[in-house]
Amino acid sequence: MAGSLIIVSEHPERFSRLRLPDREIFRWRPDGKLEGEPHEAFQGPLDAAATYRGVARSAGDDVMAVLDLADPRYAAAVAAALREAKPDAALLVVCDAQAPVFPRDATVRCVSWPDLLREELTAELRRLELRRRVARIRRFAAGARVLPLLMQDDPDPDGMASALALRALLHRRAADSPIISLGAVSRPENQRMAELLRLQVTTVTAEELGRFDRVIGVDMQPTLIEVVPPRLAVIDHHPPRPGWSAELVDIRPEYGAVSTMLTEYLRADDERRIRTRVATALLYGIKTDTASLSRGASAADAAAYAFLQERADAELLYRIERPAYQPDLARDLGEALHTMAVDGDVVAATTRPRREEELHVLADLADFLLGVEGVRWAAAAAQVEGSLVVKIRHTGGDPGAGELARRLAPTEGAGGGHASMGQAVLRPEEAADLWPALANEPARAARELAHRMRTIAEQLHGESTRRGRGKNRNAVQGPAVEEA
Ligand SMILES: [Mn+2]
Repeated sequence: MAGSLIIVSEHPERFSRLRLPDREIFRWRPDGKLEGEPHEAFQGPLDAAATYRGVARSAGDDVMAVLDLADPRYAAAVAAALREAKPDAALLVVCDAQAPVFPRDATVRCVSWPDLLREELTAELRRLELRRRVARIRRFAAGARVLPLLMQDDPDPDGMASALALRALLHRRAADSPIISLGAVSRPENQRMAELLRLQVTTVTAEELGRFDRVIGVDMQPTLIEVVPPRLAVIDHHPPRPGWSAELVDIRPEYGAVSTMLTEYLRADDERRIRTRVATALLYGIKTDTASLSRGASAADAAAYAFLQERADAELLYRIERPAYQPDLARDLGEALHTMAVDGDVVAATTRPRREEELHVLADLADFLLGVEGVRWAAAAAQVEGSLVVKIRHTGGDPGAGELARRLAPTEGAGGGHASMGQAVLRPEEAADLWPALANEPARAARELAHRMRTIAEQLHGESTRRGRGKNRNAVQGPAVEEA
């Protein structure tokens, strides 16, 4: 239910254009008249309860009042009169002097105009400062026929979203502001983002980069780049590193994502112009860099996140964040779960032979298996183009999944990973007990695998207990295979 606001001011014109979305406004006027304003007027002596009785009746239950009066004693008398007519009205008294005459009452608040304006003023100044930064970036870009936006070597969602947003901020098209990198987008989920957002990343050589006249680096600092274009701007959130300089630098290490910086630029410039595609990209950029605001996020990141969430395409974001399963592949997951074998705190499942690009099915399966009650180790295995691939998950701590993967794969270098995730790749002859069963008796293969893993896990546990709580237990020894 909408509430009401009673305004009593010696300068009624201060409030003449005030609109509040959820409150009807009753404003005192010496003559009781308003002209063309969306308020109700009332009149009468300010310190008489009778002045407020009519208003109190039509104002409903939820009544607040603003008293803007120079003399605190008079304000106290006005407050008393208003309270007599409406005993539970909450009062905001705008008063420059200390006002000891007010009772200690949680529903009476005294505040001076400067205090009241501080937040507004701070916000306005901040917006102005952001506009100054935007103007500086535009000056840098002005006149450039081609202005590439440079990201780090393996571009991530924050970099890609920031580049896309920067292009929008500069009102440039893809042709005259290509999004470039010295490397290529390697992670499948990042490729999916680029594809779904129709965002093209162009790989350039160091030589090609050096031939541009000016470049803007986003989400990176050009520490390792040998030939930097003569004119350089850098917008980043990594801690400042030595060894480079640029004509224009905006680095804010306290920010969780450069996407937040770009969101602020775009909002200060003209927030109505922020398109769904850009908002979706920026939201995903903040999400990935801050693990959905759970890691290294500032108040600015949270504000940008909330703002973008209302403007992003939720369905598109869902598709970017989650792999698209072909129906057959989803059915395979169900079949794989049927093979599931539990051995102590180890669980394993196998699935039919997979192609290299379907490896994410094994990862998803292993992730799911780790959720089985009482389980600390999970494995999902399949024949993948002539090898046995085992994705391993561990609830955490050392010895971890990477170590178990190394023991599982007899060949050096074919197993590895982190404490919680690992992968082992075995040649058919190294998996002699599993290999034939994988095709014909997948449930038996799962049982064999679970048993083998349990044996290794127990060995590892025994060794680590004997070693005691040794030093540097998180270190990964030996060659490691990157988790796909
Ligand atoms: Mn970043």
